[in-house]
Amino acid sequence: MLKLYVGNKNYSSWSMRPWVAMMQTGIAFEEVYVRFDSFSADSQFKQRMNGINPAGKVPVLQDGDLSIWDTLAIGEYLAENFPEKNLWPADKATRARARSICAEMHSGFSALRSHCPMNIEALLPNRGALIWRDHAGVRADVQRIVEMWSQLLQSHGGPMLFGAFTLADAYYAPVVMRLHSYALPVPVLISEYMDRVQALPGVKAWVQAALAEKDFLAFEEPYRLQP
Ligand SMILES: N[C@@H](CCC(=O)N[C@@H](CS)C(=O)NCC(=O)O)C(=O)O
Repeated sequence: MLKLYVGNKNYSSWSMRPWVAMMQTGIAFEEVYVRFDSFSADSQFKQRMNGINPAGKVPVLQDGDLSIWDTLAIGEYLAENFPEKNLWPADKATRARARSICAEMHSGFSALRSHCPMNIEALLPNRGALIWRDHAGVRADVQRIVEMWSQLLQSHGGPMLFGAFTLADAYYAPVVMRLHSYALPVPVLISEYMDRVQALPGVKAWVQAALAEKDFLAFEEPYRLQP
């Protein structure tokens, strides 16, 4: 059976992506949870990941002796192995577009990622309002996301970015959680898409497990003393 190594569900946005994709499309896997004690070289996390991923990060997908790390590679491996799950859009040009926005997420949106780290359990509207006021980079990232999602939802007719659920929705699910936690301002078309993403069984299952963790990690949220 496939094994998926993931970190704390409250915080690990990268782990969330393949986990949601597999849960949502019914790909069976065994979850291996590796707690974030810290990311220092001598942390239990790094020791646990030693020999599993040379980059020392989660998520990692293991298929027998084969370890696949980094979410784009995991997504491609799943799409190749489970073509019947339609993880990418069927049409070649549309598929290229879906890959483009996943790659854009992978290498971009650094202001949103650094100022609004994923924290599923938290509702931080006041913090979000200050970030929105003070960080033009966050406003620019959100503007680009709004433009991207609006264009896709309008051209494919929803309910997901490319019509039916694809890896692109799994890829942006942590962004949905960030926009929600920090209550960043978005148009109705976007908030309705966010509601639909949060209602997906795969996303609901992740959020439920994140809420059940109750594992406050001060190094993950230096802006709070307690939950
Ligand atoms: N580009 C990687 C990023 C993976 C990543 O940064 N994972 C975080 C957890 S969300 C991690 O393991 N961090 C440990 C570290 O930075 O040392 C991917 O797509 O999987």
